[in-house]
Amino acid sequence: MLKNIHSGWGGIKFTCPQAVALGIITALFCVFLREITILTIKNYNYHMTHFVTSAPDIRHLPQDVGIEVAFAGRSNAGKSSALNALTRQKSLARTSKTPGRTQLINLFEVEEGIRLVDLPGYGYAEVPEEMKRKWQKALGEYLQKRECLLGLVVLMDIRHPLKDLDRQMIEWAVVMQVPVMVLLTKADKLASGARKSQLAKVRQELASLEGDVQVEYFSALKKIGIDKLEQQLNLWFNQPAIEAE
Ligand SMILES: Nc1nc2c(ncn2[C@@H]2O[C@H](COP(=O)(O)OP(=O)(O)OP(=O)(O)O)[C@@H](O)[C@H]2O)c(=O)[nH]1
Ligand SMILES: [Mg+2]
Repeated sequence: MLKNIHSGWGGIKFTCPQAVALGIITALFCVFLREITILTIKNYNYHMTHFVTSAPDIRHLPQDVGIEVAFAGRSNAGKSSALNALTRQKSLARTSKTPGRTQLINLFEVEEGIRLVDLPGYGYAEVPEEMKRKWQKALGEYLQKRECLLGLVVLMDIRHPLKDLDRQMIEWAVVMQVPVMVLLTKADKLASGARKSQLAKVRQELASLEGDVQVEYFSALKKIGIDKLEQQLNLWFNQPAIEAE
């Protein structure tokens, strides 16, 4: 019986209702698989996150083992605020109205070997040239050489997304096969309609990259999107960790 179904599979012609039913069943099965994956993976307690160290460059970071997910974006995009919202801590990562506040690579540990990284913001014009050069070098080195970097969260102000450096960062990650979650930050600054249309626009623009890139909106202030961020981090942190050689 089973053999018959298999051998006849290529020749089966579906009527329209059958095709619709098959489509629905397949979609339901995919949703079911995703839910099962989410239910069976370990969920991390992000509120337990604590500060480990600040480093001017990768030579000053702890050993390149475990799993790191880094938060990158332009100065003032809301990286530190997003980390604080995720970890439910007011001042784990330092935030500021003055762009360029985070000038070092700041490492936080969720639990042993599981780390979140607050990277220096890029693209802030007012920073002295020498300092800018130093940050960019440290940032570039971290992104290219850190083997335990298994996920990248790129944050962009929802009102000014996809500036040149943001695109470069995302394109680089796609080339290096590092999966990306783009967060459109400060979503509270836009009304619901404008928020959705910005989201659709950015999704459409990034679809052409054909990489592992997803886009969501986020507000640290109004606590929007934290659940989606947590879900994605849990998936990344459930991958096999990089081990010492
Ligand atoms: N309205 C609103 N403001 C936000 C939100 N997130 C961050 N901000 C504000 O944006 C400013 C910059 O936030 P930070 O989290 O320090 O930004 P950053 O990306 O870490 O900046 P650098 O460290 O300079 O790279 C601060 O004044 C925050 O209060 C948000 O969700 N909504
Ligand atoms: Mg910061």
